[in-house]
Amino acid sequence: MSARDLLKVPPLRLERLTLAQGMAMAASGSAPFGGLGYGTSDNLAWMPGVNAQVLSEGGPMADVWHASGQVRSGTTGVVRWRTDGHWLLGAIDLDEAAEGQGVAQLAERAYTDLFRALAQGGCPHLLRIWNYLPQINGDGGGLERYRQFNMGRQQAFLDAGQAAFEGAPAACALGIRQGALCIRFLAGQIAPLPVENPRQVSAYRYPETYGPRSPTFSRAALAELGGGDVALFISGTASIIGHETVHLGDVRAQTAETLRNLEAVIGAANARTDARFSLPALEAVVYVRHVADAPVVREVLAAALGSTAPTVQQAVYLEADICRQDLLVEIEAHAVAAGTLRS
Ligand code: 3EB
Repeated sequence: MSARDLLKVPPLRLERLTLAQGMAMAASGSAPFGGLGYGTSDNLAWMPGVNAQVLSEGGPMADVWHASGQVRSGTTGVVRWRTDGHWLLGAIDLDEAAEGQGVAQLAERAYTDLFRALAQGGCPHLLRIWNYLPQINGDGGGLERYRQFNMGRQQAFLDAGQAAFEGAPAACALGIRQGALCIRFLAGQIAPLPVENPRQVSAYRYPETYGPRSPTFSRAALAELGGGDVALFISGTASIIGHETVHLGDVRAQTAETLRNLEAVIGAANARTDARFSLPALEAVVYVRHVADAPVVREVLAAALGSTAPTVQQAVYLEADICRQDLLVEIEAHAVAAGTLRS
């Protein structure tokens, strides 16, 4: 019998609202368990923000998490966290200029505290991480800042005895224009089921040409949310086949390739659960390097999925630098569907 069968999961519910709706909900008395605000500079205790320019018509959006139990909050080193006893949401905002450390050291310190927070909060398993790094493609003293970030991140995973290769959490890593290294994360008491993309080399096995240490993430993670639901968290997905970027300089073709990669990840995920996930039914966040490309990406999505598909209608578009110079677009997503995981 698996841990999943032994431990009853208190339900976690997830909904995407406009930022205004999310704020109104919190003001009406019932502060949600947590959230992530896309396109806000506010870092509320229950809803840290992603401070990037919103390019979609709906304006800033919020993914709001509802838990069933009593919420307890705490601070561990540089990490602020909230837990209902089964799930834990956390946030780190580390001002580089104020800290006077390089990106590698900063990332290592952030992740070291993150794992300490998981221990203190009683939720040892990371499911999903959102990483935002200023000037991600900038030079950090002979090595690109993203590559430095990868060094510190992987080191902290190894030092904490956390899965840095197979079993790594789902993640994204983007560049946004602000002074702080921002990390947001979801953890739980049960390890998620990692999912890879058969069209791509696992990121944690990328060759050294992409930096001395590999990125630490799985292509997706599946988790039972309680209440008979399964969540699929899809990491940042881009126009990469094998380990190589394809369709250089062509945002239209990069978007189409990204959709094929999302389809492949969803196929691999569906093989591990009786829940049914599908490309048109995702809550997506679309990151574009160039503001002018947003309408082109939207057009490709609408043409491929139909203009009424939830993936098209609910997507939040943000301006951000993608972690590889040659990538113009990256799409991350989640979805929740009724079902159970295959053990
Ligand atoms: C890629 O597939 C694109 O470093 O955490 C996507 C998702 C990417 C997560 C990360 C990087 C990360 O390699 C980049």
